[in-house]
Amino acid sequence: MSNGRRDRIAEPWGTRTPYAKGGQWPKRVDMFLADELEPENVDRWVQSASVLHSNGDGLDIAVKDGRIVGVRGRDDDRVNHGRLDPKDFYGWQANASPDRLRTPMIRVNGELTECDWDTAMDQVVRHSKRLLDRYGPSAFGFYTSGQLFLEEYYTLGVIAHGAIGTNHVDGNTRLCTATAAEALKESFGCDGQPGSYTEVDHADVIALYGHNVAETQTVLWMRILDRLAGPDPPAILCVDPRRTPVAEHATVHLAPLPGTNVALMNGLLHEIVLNGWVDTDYVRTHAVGFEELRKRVAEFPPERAAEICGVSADDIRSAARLLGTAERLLSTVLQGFYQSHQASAAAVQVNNIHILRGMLGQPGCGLLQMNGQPTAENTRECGADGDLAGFRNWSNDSHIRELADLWNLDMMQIPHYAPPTHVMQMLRYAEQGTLRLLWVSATNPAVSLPELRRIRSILSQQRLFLVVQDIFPTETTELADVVLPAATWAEKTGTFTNTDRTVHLSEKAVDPPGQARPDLDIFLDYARRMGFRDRDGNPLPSWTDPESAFTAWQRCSAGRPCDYTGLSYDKLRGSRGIQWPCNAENPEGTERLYSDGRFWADPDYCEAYGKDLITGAPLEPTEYRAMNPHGKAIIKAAEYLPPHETPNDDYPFALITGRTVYQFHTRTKTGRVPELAAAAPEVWVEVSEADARRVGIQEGDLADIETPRGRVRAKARITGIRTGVLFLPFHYGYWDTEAAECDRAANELTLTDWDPVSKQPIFKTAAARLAVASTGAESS
Ligand SMILES: Nc1nc2c(c(=O)[nH]1)N[C@H]1C(S)=C(S)[C@@H](COP(=O)(O)OP(=O)(O)OC[C@H]3O[C@@H](n4cnc5c(=O)[nH]c(N)nc54)[C@H](O)[C@@H]3O)O[C@H]1N2
Ligand SMILES: Nc1nc2c(c(=O)[nH]1)N[C@H]1C(S)=C(S)[C@@H](COP(=O)(O)OP(=O)(O)OC[C@H]3O[C@@H](n4cnc5c(=O)[nH]c(N)nc54)[C@H](O)[C@@H]3O)O[C@H]1N2
Ligand SMILES: [Mo]
Repeated sequence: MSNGRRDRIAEPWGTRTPYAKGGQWPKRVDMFLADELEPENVDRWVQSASVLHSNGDGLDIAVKDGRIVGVRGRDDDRVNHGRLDPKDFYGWQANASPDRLRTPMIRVNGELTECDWDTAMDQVVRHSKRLLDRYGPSAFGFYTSGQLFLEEYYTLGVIAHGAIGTNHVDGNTRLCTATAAEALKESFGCDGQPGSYTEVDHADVIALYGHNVAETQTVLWMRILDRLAGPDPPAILCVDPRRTPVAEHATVHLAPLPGTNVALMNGLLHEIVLNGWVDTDYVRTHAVGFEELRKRVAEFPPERAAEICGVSADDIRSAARLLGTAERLLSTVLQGFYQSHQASAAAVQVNNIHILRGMLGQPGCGLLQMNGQPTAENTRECGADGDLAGFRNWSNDSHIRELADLWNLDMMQIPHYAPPTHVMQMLRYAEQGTLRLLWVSATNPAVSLPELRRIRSILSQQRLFLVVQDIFPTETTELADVVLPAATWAEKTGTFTNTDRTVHLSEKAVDPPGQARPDLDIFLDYARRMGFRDRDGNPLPSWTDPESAFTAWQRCSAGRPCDYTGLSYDKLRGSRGIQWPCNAENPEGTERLYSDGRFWADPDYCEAYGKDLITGAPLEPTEYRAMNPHGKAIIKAAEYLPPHETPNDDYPFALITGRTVYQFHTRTKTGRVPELAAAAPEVWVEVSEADARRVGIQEGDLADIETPRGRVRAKARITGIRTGVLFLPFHYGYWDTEAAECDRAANELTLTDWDPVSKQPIFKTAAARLAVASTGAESS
């Protein structure tokens, strides 16, 4: 059963434990302890879950002498059955890194200077009060994360939307899952993953759209690999321009040109409709909008889609046959759709396949519009990004009134003149000078946002007061006016929810370093010092610690789709992970949504009235009511439009960016872990054999990749990527390099552009050129 201490760098997915369709996924307990320790020498095991991706793997943290000494997968957790991702296996070591932020800092004569909490917070509060007096709430912007805890997001949301009353609140979830949320709202009227990971146990076809699950949710991939190794393996459809590990296991691999997903989806839907693979009873009873889709996809015979996407028409037909004849279809979607051109329009077409086939809410028939970050679901449901708490609808006054009642505020105090401002627009306001205080928590925008030269210039402006709350010095803390040192995972208690709605409790295992404090304490301290009050003069927020924040959130979630009222810290302690909604009707949680063909799409209940998939223009409440009076699923068609920046004579390649299995984001954690840092120490560029030959590049040569925004130097890797496409990992910033070296952050090259519907920036479609900088022999 135990996979013990195998080298998880060489074997990211560990050993196989095959199982059959409909069977139980066997347990396999992964464990890593430092210093050759034996489990019996560990003082305490503290319950938690993984934080370096969205899979939500249950794990225990090993503590000895007040230090973290390792981790062990929880064998009874519903998500991972004991397994761990390689990043989680080794990543906890970053917590004890010698360069953790331990002391607050303020800028004195241009230099960040250590100080105490009173001095730092006084400065933030003095500045805030001045801005509030002079310019009002809209001078404030909050930019948070998908990596804090539920309690922290709810608190931040109440402070920002309620106590201050600014609409400028977003998370790095905008870069990550804005399109997942949007696609669910467009098709089902509300956020919330219909499916469950257990669909893997039952599916006969698994389709992965722009989702390199093998490297980005390794434990889910282990589950798929174990099905593939057992009897009755599922067929795999992979849609990705690269030959990823998923593609290597695919029955059909479609490698479309970046930015052409909508054309491909329309081609697939064309075949599904033409061959009569539609469950017409289901569609008639449970959905609206089919006629428009039928007309739209009739324009996309496989030959036309094939030409646009640069794939073979026969492969489109084979893929459509898999989808159309599947008895139990599981689909997952991630950044190859969300960060590409026409993101929402493409993601919605995957939902359409499930609605047309009536494959929702049954074992093996599931849909996961994936999350990326460990706690992104909570940012959305708690309203710390572009959403309002409890999936409430900003353009439904009765929903705003509910929030006003919960927070005991006047309804007009909560901005609802427009959806919350998305981060790219917040930056534009900062550029123009109307947004004057930006509070960044648990994200590193100086590496992760597009077109970095512009981002750096905005964040370093004199007139913008920049507060950065992090656990390490980063490219963003460098630019801050005030730096607040935070405690992190294992050093604080809180809950979080993974992609398939599983809620875990993560308990404090050790003390934070130096003066670092939990993010929750920092937000609450700010509120107290600002003297925020509700209508009756009581402190707002009224809670004081994680558990009381959780209780407040439960009240806010009551009766909404993400209902937490049946949960408690006690119930989560020792649990296998519990899926929301969890309430009086579903005391043990809910495995699948929409099993009864009823949706959260009723006009009075839904989270959003939807948008035009091409322009992003929001529908009026009356339009929505007319279109979907009975709250059915919504089938939405979309025309294909070419990407805004396409390869041309000067920039002949399509540039995409993404991830490797060994690194997490801007590497603030994984870059500080010896095993992971060594496994992928430097930036590289992936290029096809034909392109490498044409440009005269060999494996290991240094190459220059250039777009109109900048130039990056990277080592060439010749791979199975489709010809005409280049891939750069986006993990590599500058905190661990010398200033004089060449640029290496992928986002030096990306463009300022976003999906008009979800406002998610486009990180996966740009035009680039490629040249040899020096040959491997010179550079080594
Ligand atoms: N190891 C590791 N795991 C992680 C993370 C990490 O940093 N490292 N981050 C977590 C987070 S926050 C996220 S959001 C997820 C992201 O997880 P994924 O979405 O799986 O990862 P990416 O590498 O960003 O993109 C997936 C694939 O999209 C493909 N692609 C690019 N352009 C297109 C296109 O136009 N069409 C199609 N069909 N495909 C395209 C790329 O070739 C790539 O293989 O991973 C999570 N897990
Ligand atoms: N070109 C390109 N760009 C991309 C992407 C891409 O595929 N290509 N992907 C996008 C996606 S999907 C994502 S999610 C973003 C990720 O982008 P970021 O959010 O910028 O990435 P991270 O490096 O995870 O930054 C998190 C920061 O929070 C800090 N931190 C960690 N834990 C805590 C905590 O408990 N409290 C506090 N206060 N701080 C903490 C970390 O040290 C780190 O500095 O990047 C996006 N940018
Ligand atoms: Mo993400």
